[in-house]
Amino acid sequence: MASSISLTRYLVEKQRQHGHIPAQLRLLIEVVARACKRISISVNKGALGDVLGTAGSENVQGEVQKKLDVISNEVLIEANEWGGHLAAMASEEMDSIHVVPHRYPQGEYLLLFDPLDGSSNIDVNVSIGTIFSVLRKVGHSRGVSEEDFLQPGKQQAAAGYCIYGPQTTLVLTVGDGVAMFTLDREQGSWTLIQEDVQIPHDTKEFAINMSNVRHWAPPVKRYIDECLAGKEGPRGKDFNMRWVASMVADVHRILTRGGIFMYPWDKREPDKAGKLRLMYEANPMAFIVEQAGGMATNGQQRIMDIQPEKLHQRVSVMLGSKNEVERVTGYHQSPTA
Ligand code: AHM
Ligand code: MG
Repeated sequence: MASSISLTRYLVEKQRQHGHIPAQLRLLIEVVARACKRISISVNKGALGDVLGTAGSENVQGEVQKKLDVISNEVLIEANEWGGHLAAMASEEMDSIHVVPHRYPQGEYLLLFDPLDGSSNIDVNVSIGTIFSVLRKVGHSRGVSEEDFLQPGKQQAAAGYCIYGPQTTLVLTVGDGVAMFTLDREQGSWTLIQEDVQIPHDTKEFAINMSNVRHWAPPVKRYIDECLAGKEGPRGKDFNMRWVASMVADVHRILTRGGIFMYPWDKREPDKAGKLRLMYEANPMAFIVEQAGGMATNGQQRIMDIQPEKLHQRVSVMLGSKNEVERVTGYHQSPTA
């Protein structure tokens, strides 16, 4: 039987016990969760709600936007701009930051999001999600600029994602472990299903897009070759492979039963650090994974230590079960070891 602890009660009790969820942050998390509820309704309607297919526009990275990318972005902006908890927002789907309009009070937080991750899965009815990251606006200047957002991931005040799958589940960290809440559609509320989520340190499952094998750097190729060699190879065990092509779904599986997820740099676009975005995808997922006892690097360093230089910066990503991420990171750091 699931508990009957709602998201609101969870946040209130955390605040009471540890005092680290200020009122503005609690409001922010509740508003994001409410927006995710609305996105989930649109995702569920699919063709019946006329929300599938492309929007006929491109985002700042030159990717074709789906209708649901645009709808989800609008839902998150509308829900968050009036509450007085935010100074500004940044989104994977917007060229520049969205400063809270003057008619509303300005709060002390900055919200970043990938409104609908796994866009290629929208029309084929496979799990997709919303990823978000929360930073504090440092300094007391009145204005907000892009520079205010350029903080390393270790400074995040909270992060989470909502997965729209067979169940709609919100996964959250405020820097004090990871909790999961499933949307109870009859009640319309988020109900706590798991607290103190832990990723096993060892795994026999990896997630990577194998079609890019010929483009990988040698350390990634070595790591995957060794996994594929199975029992007879240097790892002495057989590995299984999964690739959903929705980071939220791959990370959710890893939080549930362990595994390693990799979207490494590759030679297709050598000048780009990777495919995934540091601020909207890698940092929030790294925060969640570390809070669940896992590890997240770009092959060379901890993702959350990277000092961002621009908002839409890309990054190579390796995250999940600690011992596996440590191994593949070691192959990058000392290729001959
Ligand atoms: P998106 O934010 O445009 O949906 O792109 C990010 C997604 C990740 O969710 C997923 O891991 C990756 O892109 C899949 O990429 P690929 O299609 O190259 O395998
Ligand atoms: Mg994405």
